[in-house]
Amino acid sequence: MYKNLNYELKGNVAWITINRPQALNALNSELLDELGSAFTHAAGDEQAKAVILTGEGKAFVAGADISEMHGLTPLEGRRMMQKGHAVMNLIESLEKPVIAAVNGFALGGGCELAMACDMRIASEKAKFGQPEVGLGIIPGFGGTQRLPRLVGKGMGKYLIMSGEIIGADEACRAGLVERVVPAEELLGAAEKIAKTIAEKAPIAVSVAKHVINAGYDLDLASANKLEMEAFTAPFGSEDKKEGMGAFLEKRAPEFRNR
Ligand code: CO8
Repeated sequence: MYKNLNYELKGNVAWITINRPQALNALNSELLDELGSAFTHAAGDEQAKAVILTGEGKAFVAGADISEMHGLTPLEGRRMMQKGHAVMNLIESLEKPVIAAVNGFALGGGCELAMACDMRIASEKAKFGQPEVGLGIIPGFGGTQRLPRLVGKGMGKYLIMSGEIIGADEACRAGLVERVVPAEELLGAAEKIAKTIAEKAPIAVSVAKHVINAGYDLDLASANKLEMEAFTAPFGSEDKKEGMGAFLEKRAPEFRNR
């Protein structure tokens, strides 16, 4: 069905594995289109309660495809940039948790793709960076905005203006990555986190994600207002009755996404 990625549902977790290892999973237009389709599919997949995004081979994604970008006119470049932004926004606003399992190089558009996910678990072999200025361009899939929001303005400027590539431990210390694990444990660790979240009440998880994203750039009073407005939806859900009832009856809850 897809040429450059695999979509697989395992239990209640959808796995999207980028599979273009001959080009270190570089994002060309076709792959961006396929990512858009795969995440749209995951959004509507009733079985999928969480999504894991990873890469095949030694890269997560080594950036946007330089051989494709090289020949683009400014207008064509703008269209590709917009396509990339649309994919990142789709992932960020997906009503399901998305975990990046960063197996190797996450550079340029690859780092931007990882940052659009809700959290990043990295192999100790992973490498992160925004090397665009070395190619004569700036990040174009949201990196100038999402990176400083994760690591702070100074570190964001340092990484983007120097193009320096950093290892997983440094990325973790900087706040770009939530957890670093040995390479062979990466997929298991990502799956464990995905399953832990998938066991929780889906409406609550999805509303929490939305409120964190929507409130992050607002002043505290406006952001708290968003939380207050959003609170009633999960509080009025069937799953709230189930979650609290199960606690009181000392049993595991069975959430039904209602
Ligand atoms: N695009 C296209 N092909 C790539 C890319 C890429 N980003 N990265 C690697 N490849 C290809 C190589 O050309 C090579 O192909 P071939 O075997 O045909 O020569 C193959 O993948 C293997 O790569 P290497 O031999 O270079 O592997 P190494 O292990 O020696 O090096 C590196 C790995 C360090 C990751 C190296 O490949 C590298 O530096 N890659 C480029 C990294 C980079 O600069 N990324 C940023 C790209 S710019 C970007 O992402 C902008 C995003 C916004 C775009 C807005 C739309 C217009």
